Amino acid sequence: MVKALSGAARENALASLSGWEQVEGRDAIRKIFQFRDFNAAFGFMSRVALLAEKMDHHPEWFNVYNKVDVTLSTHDADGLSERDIKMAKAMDAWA
Ligand code: HBI
Repeated sequence: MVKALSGAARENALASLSGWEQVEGRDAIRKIFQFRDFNAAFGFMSRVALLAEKMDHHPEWFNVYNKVDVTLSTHDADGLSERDIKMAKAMDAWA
């Protein structure tokens, strides 16, 4: 059972990310990625999809053309967990 991050661990985790915002009324983080075109956006999504399957942890995302709107939270923890931070860092590295 994965636990939601809290206190200093949560603050430190959020501080390690780039450009993610906290979602109003939900223990989740969100970021909108913008790419040069759809091809680049979908390539990013394909790469993240393979990681999601490997981690058994899946983003909530919405894609329109070159934008990918991502929200991360952990259903099992009913909040933000290390899994979300790990995935967010990978997304930042690959964007
Ligand atoms: N993805 N974001 C997210 N959060 C989860 O808790 C989660 C998931 N993908 C698969 C998954 N959990 C499964 O482990 C459970 O639905 C059984």
